Amino acid sequence: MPLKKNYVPAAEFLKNFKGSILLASHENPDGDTVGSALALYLALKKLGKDITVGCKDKVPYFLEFLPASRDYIKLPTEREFDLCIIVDASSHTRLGVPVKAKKFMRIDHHKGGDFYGEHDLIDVEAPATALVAYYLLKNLNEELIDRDIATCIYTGLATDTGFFINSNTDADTLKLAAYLVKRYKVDPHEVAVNVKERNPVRRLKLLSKVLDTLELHKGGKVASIYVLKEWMDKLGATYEDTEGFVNYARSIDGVEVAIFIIEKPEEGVWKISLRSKGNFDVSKVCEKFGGGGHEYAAGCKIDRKYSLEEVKKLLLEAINL
Ligand SMILES: [Mn+2]
Repeated sequence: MPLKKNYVPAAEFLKNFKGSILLASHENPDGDTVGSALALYLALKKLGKDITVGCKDKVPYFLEFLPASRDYIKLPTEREFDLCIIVDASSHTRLGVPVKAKKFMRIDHHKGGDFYGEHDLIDVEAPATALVAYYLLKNLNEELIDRDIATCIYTGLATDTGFFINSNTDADTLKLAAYLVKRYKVDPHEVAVNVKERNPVRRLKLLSKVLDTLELHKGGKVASIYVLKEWMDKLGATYEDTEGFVNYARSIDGVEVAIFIIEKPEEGVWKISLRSKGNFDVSKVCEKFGGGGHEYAAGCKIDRKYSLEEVKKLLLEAINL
C-alpha cells in the first residue's frame, strides 16, 4: 500500500519515549477517536510503556465491544503526563477539558488546527485517523498488531467512512479493511452489529420526534432537523443517542447539505453538525463559526443567545447553495 507520508520520525519518537503518555480522545467520542486511541494504547502497552487512555465523556455503548474500552479514564485528571497524544482532533480544545502534559503530539486527519511539534502525525488525505494509527504501528513494529488492535483500526475506518460508503472511501481504504479481515481475522459482521444494531428503544423514539422537525430549504438542496434537550430528558436519552441522525436528513433525494442542530443548554450553545453529499465543503461553513472538520462532515457551536430560528437563518446564510 502506498505511504503518502513519512511515518518513521513519529514511530521512532514513540519507540524511544521513556515517560508517561496519555492518549486523549475528543469529547463526544466516535468510532475513529476511540478505535485509533485503543489501537495505539494496546500496542504501546505491549511495548511496556506507561500509557493511559482518556476522554471527557464515556465510551458510547456501541463501542463498548472494543478491546480495552473499559480502560478509559475520565478526563480531566490531576495527573500530569510527560506526553499527551491528541487522537483524531485538530486541537487540545476539542478534548473539552484541560489536560496537564509537558509535551503534546497530534495524531489526526483533520485539516488545519493546532500544531504541537515535529512529531505530529497529521495526514489530511487519510479517510480516518485509524489509517494513520495503522501506518504508525506498522512503522513502529508490525509484530505488535494482533486481532484486537486490528479490530480497533477496522472500526475507526468503518465508522469514519459510514461503513465504506462516504465520499472519503477509496481503494486504499477498502484494501486496508480487506487486509485487516484477511490477515488478522477481524469480523466485519461483529463490528457492524455492535456499532449499528444495538439501538436502545429511546433512540428510535427520539429519532421519530427529530424527524418531525424536518424542513427543506433552498429549493430542496438543504435539509434541517433539530433536537431539544427537553425531549432527550423525557426519554432518558443522551447526546450519544443522537449520533448519526443527521444522515437521515442527508439521505433525502436532492439534498446536498444536511443540518442537525442539538440544544446543549449546559454549555450554553447549540451544537451544529453539517453533512454534505455533493461537492459542497461544509468545513468552510463551520470554520466561520469557530468549528471545523472535513469537506463532507463538520461541526461547530453557536451561542444560545440566538434562538433556534436565528441559528437556522445564520447557517442558511453561510451555506452558499
Ligand atoms: Mn476521524
